[in-house]
Amino acid sequence: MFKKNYMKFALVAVAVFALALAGCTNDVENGGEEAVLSIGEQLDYTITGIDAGAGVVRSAEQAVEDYGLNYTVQSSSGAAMTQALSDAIANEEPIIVTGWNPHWKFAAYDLKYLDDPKGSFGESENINSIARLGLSEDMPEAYQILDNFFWEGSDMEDVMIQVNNGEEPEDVARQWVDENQDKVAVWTEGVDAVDGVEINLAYVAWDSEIASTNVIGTVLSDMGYDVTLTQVENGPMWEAVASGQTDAIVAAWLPGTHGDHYDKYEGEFDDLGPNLEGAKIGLVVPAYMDIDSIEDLIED
Ligand code: PBE
Repeated sequence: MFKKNYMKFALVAVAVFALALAGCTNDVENGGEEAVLSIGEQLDYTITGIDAGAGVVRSAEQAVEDYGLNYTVQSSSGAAMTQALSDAIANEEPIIVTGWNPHWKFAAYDLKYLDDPKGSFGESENINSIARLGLSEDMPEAYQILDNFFWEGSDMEDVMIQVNNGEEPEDVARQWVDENQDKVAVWTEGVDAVDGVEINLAYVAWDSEIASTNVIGTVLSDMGYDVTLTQVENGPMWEAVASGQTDAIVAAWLPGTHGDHYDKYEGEFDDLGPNLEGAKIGLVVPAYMDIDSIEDLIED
């Protein structure tokens, strides 16, 4: 069992977003000839983003610039984005979201990334674990476990899918750890248990990071740590690990997505390398949409 410390709630953002969305439905009244609206017109030139601090939102704004698009990236939250996606799909309406994988949405819906020939979203990403300076001396056992932590995208998605089904992240993590003791044994091999040492992990409420942080938190808890998970925004997460306010994060998307934060604080943290390889970010649309590339959003 570990404590949770929710510092921010996105409920207001969700409500505002839902209202905005309700105003965006596209009624084409016509007396005979059907008006053919472009995708941009149908979407009111809106890309559905997540929290403003997320790297994928910044990259989407970069894409708008790189491709000369007429679109605005609307920030909200990860939860509001997946709700908007699910609503659009239920009505077979167009939608463009800032997406990433690993993510349960690819298992739940038939989706596609838009091609990104200009590379605004970068290439394949790794998710790294980052410790505060001094953790290796202060908590060598936790440091070793965090350094060993490595899993596959499919592992993370297994956790994410169950959380999306409505189970508590902590319960799903407990179950995953119990069912994957072979993997956990590799992360904890040769590491001594401790007796109630306090450790803090910071994370952002992205579905992927809710999964990873709860799983590694459960592993550390099983090794005797008194674990607190602190939910913050992206910028503050990096600031917290660089300043030593948190002990570690397992949510560093590199080299592109969080590259600006990484560069800003380089030398002020200890990079433990990837805990997951082959992650990706980009613009994601339902497969039924008749576009394949970000270039298809360019209008004269
Ligand atoms: N994400 C998930 C984050 C990193 C993890 C892709 C939404 C971001 O864009 O910063």
